This record gives sequence, structure tokens and C-alpha cells, in this order.
Amino acid sequence: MRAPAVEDGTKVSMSGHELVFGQTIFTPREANDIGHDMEALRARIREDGYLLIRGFYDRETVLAAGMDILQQLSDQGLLDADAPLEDGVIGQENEGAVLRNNVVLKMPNYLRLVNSDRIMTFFEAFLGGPVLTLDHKWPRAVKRGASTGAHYDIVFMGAGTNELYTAWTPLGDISLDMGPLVFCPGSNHLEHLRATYGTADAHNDLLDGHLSRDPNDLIESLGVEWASTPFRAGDIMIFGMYFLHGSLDNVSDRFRISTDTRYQLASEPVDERHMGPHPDQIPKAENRKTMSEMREKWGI
Ligand SMILES: O=C(O)CCC(=O)C(=O)O
Repeated sequence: MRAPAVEDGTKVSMSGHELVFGQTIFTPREANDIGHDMEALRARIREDGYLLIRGFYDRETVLAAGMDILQQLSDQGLLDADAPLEDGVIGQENEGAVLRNNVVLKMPNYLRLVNSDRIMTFFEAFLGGPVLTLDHKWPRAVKRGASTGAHYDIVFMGAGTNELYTAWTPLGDISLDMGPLVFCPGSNHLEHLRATYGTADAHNDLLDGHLSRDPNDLIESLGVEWASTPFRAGDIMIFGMYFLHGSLDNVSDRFRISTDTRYQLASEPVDERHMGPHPDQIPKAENRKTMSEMREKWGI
């Protein structure tokens, strides 16, 4: 089943900044019609910067992975204990989490999904050879009022190949009010941005790797458009390292449960900061610069 198209005039927000469907934010194109044609999928991602594939995974397998996260949240006392576990209703403290890798190792259904044959064979066919997935996984439970600022992933994991791909996977159904992924189709073609911001490193020279938390700022400064849609468990969004994305605000009373994981050819250089038993402990350098200082320098 596909997500319904969002009606023009529907309002959503990112860090409290409003976007209006049909004006500043639009429904993205789906790649299901070219689903098994790898050449067409490569051409599509070169053109748009992303592939949105509905029903890529078996829904029950995804829901089981989501339950692993909900169980962790429940164990940490972060859920409303009076509501069913599978609803993921946010507890009184409204505390969210990106679960760290030591917790990830305790989530077998989650690991089965993100390391599954389904995803690995997809990337093998897509990239044309044996692939690996970065050890660093980002299972997210996003609380009410939270969102992710707009960024290129290369800024966070650019010490290996540029031909690294993100799979953003909803681990339950995510309606617009739960703060799904939001992104800028075609932002992979912003040559000046790629040559400036796209060469920065969030762990070495930037204090905050997010280019902006205000989507309207990027409409004005870069001329981008935004896209988002409700997602269902089973859907997947695949994009490259130079693709502007973030998330809408979660304004619901439920956690937004999703994950982002990374895949590349095994023969290409690997960003070793995201490998090994403690991949989330990335050393932070001194003398890093604020994004506004750097944007001034870059003329963005
Ligand atoms: O899920 C989110 O809030 C952000 C995801 C993200 O930044 C990514 O997939 O690279």
C-alpha cells in the first residue's frame, strides 16, 4: 500500500519554521516503477539524488526491528507505560535517543534488518560488486519537538569513499506529524555547495555539521525545494553523500522510530571512524568553526 498524496496547503514545520505543501514542500517521486532496473535506478539517483522505494522490505520484518527499539526505550523508562508498547507513546519526560552501538548489539531483529540479504543484495546489484555496511548504525527515537537540521552526510562520514550510500528506513508507520525525513530533490547538483560545505568535516573543522535548521533560509540562499511524505514500515529512502536532508518536527505524542545505515563497495576506502566496536566515539578536534562563520566565508 502506498502513502496517500499530501493535500496542497498542508502545513508542516522544521525547527519551528513552517513549510506549506504545494508551495515550499512537495510530494517526492517514487522509484517503484523502475524498481528492478538497476541502470534506471542509477540514472534516477544521478538525476534526483534519491530513490524512494515503497514496500522495499517485508513489513513484518521491519516492525520486528522497530519493536527492538521500543523495547529498549521501555527498558529505559522512556515510554508511557500505560499505552501499548507498539504504539511508542512518549513518556512524561519526553526524552529521545540515538541508541548507541552497545545497545544496538542487543537488538537482533534490528541487526537482521539492516544487515539483511535484502539490502546487501540490492546494493551489490546497484553498485556492481561485493558491498559492506558501516558498523556505525543510527537507530533513532525522536521525541516531541525534535527535528534534524539540513545537512550533507559527506560532512559526517567523508574520510572514505564518496560513493557511500545512506538507507533511511522508517521502523514503523511515520505520519507527517511524527517528523519524517525531509529533503531537497536535486541538491546533489549544487556545485558550489559541494565544493565548499561538501568538503568540510563535522568532526574536525565544524562545530555543528548542519548547514541550517531553517528550511526557508535554504530556499532563499540555495534555491532548493523541499519534499516529504508519510512513510510506511517497509519503505526505504536511498541517497548519496551530497544530498540535503533533515527531518520535520515531531509534533505528535509518539516517538518517531527510524534508522539510517550506510553501504558501499567493499573494494573502496572506508571511513574507519565509523567502524569497529566503538564507532560512535569520534574524537573531536579543537578550534572548530561555527557554521555561520563558514557560510560567510563560502558565500552561502
Ligand atoms: O532521521 C533523521 O532525523 C535524520 C536522518 C539523517 O540525517 C540521515 O539519514 O542521514
